[in-house]
Amino acid sequence: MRTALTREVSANLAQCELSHVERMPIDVEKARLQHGLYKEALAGMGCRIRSLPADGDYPDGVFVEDTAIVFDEVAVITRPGAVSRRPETSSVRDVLSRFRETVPIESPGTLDGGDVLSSGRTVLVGSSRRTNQSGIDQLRSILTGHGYDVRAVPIRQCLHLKSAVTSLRDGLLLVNREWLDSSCLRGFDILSVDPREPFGANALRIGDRLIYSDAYPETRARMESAGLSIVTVDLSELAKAEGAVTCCSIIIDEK
Ligand code: CIR
Repeated sequence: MRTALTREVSANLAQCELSHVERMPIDVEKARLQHGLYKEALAGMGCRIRSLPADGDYPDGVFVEDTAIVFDEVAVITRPGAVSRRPETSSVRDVLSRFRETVPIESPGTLDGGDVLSSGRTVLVGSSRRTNQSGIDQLRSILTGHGYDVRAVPIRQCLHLKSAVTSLRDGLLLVNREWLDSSCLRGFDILSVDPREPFGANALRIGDRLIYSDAYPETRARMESAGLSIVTVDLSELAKAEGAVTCCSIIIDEK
């Protein structure tokens, strides 16, 4: 059984942090409808949905991915790089502590879950404006004892590592090579995004299926040609807040 932890969309979503997109008006009701369909897609893939209430004080709370990273052995509670987002972690920790031992990233470390991509025993960590060296070092020391190889991957021109690369199936990554040095991805096969769709490298893998934005049809065609099973969702309002499919859930595989 899998649980998908989500958080409802804040009425203050329009006051979100933004780094690489222009601020545009956001229709919160539409964002909520789209988020509801995203949860239905997760449920359709067999996830039990556990959704935290929106907290109006935290505009970016819907992007729960950034607050914790769940491994089989431990849940790492992050210390987000954006100061405004640090209070989001406590309610997530309270839920995750029912599933796993929780271990926090501590000051001066910063780490956003959007910068962490696990594939088997390899953990790629974006070195970004949100995730610093201390955060990476703390994650490595938490995970090394559990047999993980933690590799830092510098990224450029994008928010998080998972803006630039996500996992499609074991050994295969979806990548925007403009935003990272793909030599850091040694050992993996790479499927590149269509150059007209630079934001298209974010896919959410649930077992052997994928949830993917309907905004990137050319890249989706490449994925389908590779034999991948894809369910598309419209997250256009959350994309205005710089969110994408992985950002809106934390997937917990029950042991
Ligand atoms: C932020 O800048 O923190 C939010 N507006 C967007 C976070 C997206 N999260 C993610 O990619 N993991």
